[in-house]
Amino acid sequence: MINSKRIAVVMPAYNAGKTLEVTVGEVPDLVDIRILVDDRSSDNTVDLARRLGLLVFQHDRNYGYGRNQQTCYREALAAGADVVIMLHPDYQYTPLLITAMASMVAYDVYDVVLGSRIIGGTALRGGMPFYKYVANRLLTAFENIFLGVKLSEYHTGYRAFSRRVLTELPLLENSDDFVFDNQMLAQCVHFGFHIGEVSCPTKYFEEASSINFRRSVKYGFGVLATTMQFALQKIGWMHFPRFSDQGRKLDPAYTEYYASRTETARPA
Ligand SMILES: Nc1nc2c(ncn2[C@@H]2O[C@H](COP(=O)(O)OP(=O)(O)OP(=O)(O)O)[C@@H](O)[C@H]2O)c(=O)[nH]1
Ligand SMILES: [Mg+2]
Repeated sequence: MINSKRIAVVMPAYNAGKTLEVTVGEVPDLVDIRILVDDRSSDNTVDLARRLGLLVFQHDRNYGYGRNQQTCYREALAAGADVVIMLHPDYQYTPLLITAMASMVAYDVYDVVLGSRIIGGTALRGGMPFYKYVANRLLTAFENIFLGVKLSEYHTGYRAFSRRVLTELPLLENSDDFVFDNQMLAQCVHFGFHIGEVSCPTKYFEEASSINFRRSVKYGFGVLATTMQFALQKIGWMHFPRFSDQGRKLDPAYTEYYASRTETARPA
């Protein structure tokens, strides 16, 4: 708990067996709810997660990183979380920043907090591939212009959200794939939520999962498309469910289902 708010950590996992234990071992004690959603890994992620005492949910097949996050957030809301931090179980982001990020949300300073690898200034030294670094900087500059905010990066996978953000954004209108992350930030800006940043060390290493060149290119084009949609919606030329009050949201009534569900979850 921080400021009487219940803190949840959610881990979207896919073949995270090699790095899960060290990641969970560094999650601070003040975290009240620890959730892992497994996207049909082929390794021992689920068994290990149960052994580590996490609340475990498993998709019936591989749906992708975006859909995994939808399930993560829905389960965290159902479990009564007030602040939710997404932490990758591949140990690329240090869990030791959870307290700082969660408290910025728990004290209502920001609605959303990002762990930025760019502010720290060590992205390349930390092993971020050069092409990913250049793409990150260019896409970030492009997005800052069109979204009208000033962030150091939109591509970090380390994020904290208030409960209100998760219930009010039409998250079910987003992609099942990696571009979900970017669509969600564009939604945060569109719906007027305040985004803060903390600096976060960059770590790329052998056992960490890392999206390949082809999927990174796909992600990059997805970012451009998301930004254009945001801009077109803003000037009123086009309307997208993703940026509409009527867009589909995570269902708070899911709490009733939660009471009767087993540990094997349906995807959101
Ligand atoms: N649900 C789901 N999760 C995935 C999938 N691929 C990766 N993940 C998880 O999503 C997280 C991020 O994946 P990465 O491949 O590391 O992507 P990234 O961190 O955005 O990009 P990098 O900078 O390349 O590391 C990891 O913790 C994975 O466990 C997938 O196909 N489905
Ligand atoms: Mg990664």
